[in-house]
Amino acid sequence: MSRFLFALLLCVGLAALTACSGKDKPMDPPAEKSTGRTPPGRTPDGTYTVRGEVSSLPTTGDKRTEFRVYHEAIDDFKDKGGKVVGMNAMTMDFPPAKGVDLSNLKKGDKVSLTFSVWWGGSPPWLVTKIEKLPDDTKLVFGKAKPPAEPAKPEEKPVEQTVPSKMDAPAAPVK
Ligand SMILES: [Cu+2]
Repeated sequence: MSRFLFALLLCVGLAALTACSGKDKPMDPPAEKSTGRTPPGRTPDGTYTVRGEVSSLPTTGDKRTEFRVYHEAIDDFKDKGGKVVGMNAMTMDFPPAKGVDLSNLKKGDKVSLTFSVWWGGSPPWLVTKIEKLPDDTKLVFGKAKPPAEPAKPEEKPVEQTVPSKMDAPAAPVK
């Protein structure tokens, strides 16, 4: 009699355990998809390829952080009006477009990146392609030389400040 009761309890217990184990299986957390943004569905106002050094990488879940790169000058960078104004070397945020993988990058990496600009967009530009460059790549961080502004010679002649004889009153014209 008590034997039978024990077996019954055991049975119920096992059934409960089985049910439990089936239910409590932890759900897989949602996969961390690329945080990249979808580019606006219009032709970019400009697309540029520039080399630079990775300054910082975004921290997952922290929207204040962004992919940031110290980039070389961009001579052909166009402003909102389409005028080539150039962009000096600077550290800048480069939000990645969807599908751009940052996972193999680390701070200090040399990269070549391609980004497109959509003026008025939010953000106004997105990185569409990143290529890693060899670590010994020499980067030059200087001022942009947009073609609109003719390159000046390195050594400018000293400006003459003393009045020359050209400043003397002109001889009366006959
Ligand atoms: Cu910039």
